[in-house]
Amino acid sequence: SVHTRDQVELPPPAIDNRLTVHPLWPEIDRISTEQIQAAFEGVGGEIGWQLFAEEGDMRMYRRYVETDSQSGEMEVDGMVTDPLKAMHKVRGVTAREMCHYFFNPRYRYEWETTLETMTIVEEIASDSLVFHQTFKRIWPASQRDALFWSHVRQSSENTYAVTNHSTTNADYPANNGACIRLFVTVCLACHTTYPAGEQPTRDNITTSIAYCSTVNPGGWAPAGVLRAVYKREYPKFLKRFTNYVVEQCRDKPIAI
Ligand code: 16C
Repeated sequence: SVHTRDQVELPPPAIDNRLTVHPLWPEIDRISTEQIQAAFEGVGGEIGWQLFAEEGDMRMYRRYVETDSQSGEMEVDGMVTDPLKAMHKVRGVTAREMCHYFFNPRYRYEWETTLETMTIVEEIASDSLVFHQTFKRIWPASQRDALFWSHVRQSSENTYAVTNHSTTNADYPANNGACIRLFVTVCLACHTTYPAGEQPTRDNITTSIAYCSTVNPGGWAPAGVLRAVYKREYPKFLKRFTNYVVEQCRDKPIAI
């Protein structure tokens, strides 16, 4: 089917049947369910999470685990793997619209600034894709790539989420060229509210966003450089992405 940029498929309200017969379905369903549940668990004021960025309604926390007696920061085999959790509130766009722009590859280069290349490896269903991505190199570390499935679903009323999780594919072997394969688990979970008894409009809707990310660099990278990069890049990503969606939706009919 042919679509223009303004008449694209939004995330479906029910799981696509083609996904449920795919070999990855049990894993996609289990990890998505776990990630969505964890995304909506609060962090504010709770021990184990440390606020590292705050701007307007946006708050970013990293998990703080006593694995290193000096810093308390989280390292696996000497690699920084600090889990990240961000909360944000955006007015004028719906959870479904947020997830549409995050999931759909046609928009990715417009908001994702860390990307070098993106390839669709497999189209599992309308709600599930497998991607290979290469990222900009962080000096002095080697360039990284990632291979992950991406799944969008409605999880409850006015609630949509995208989960991305690393996978393998024989046609895209890890660590066989210039890149080191990194491992990622990401969840963008969004919930829209509007005043009881009113119809949703661009003027009365608010979408709460929870973005969770755990990235294992997959091989050596200097911890100091890595932490400096993520402290700069995660806030930049969330601000840029949410502003992008607001701009895209401004003159379009609302998709709840
Ligand atoms: O979730 C995001 N994007 C999705 C669609 O692309 C998808 C991507 C996940 C990959 C996240 C890992 C990104 C690693 C980038 C490394 C290169 C950064 C270059 C910086 C510019 C000079 O779920 C939004 C992702 C926002 C990413 C923020 C950057 C996080 C850096 C974390 C450190 C990674 C270790 C790299 C080892 C050298």
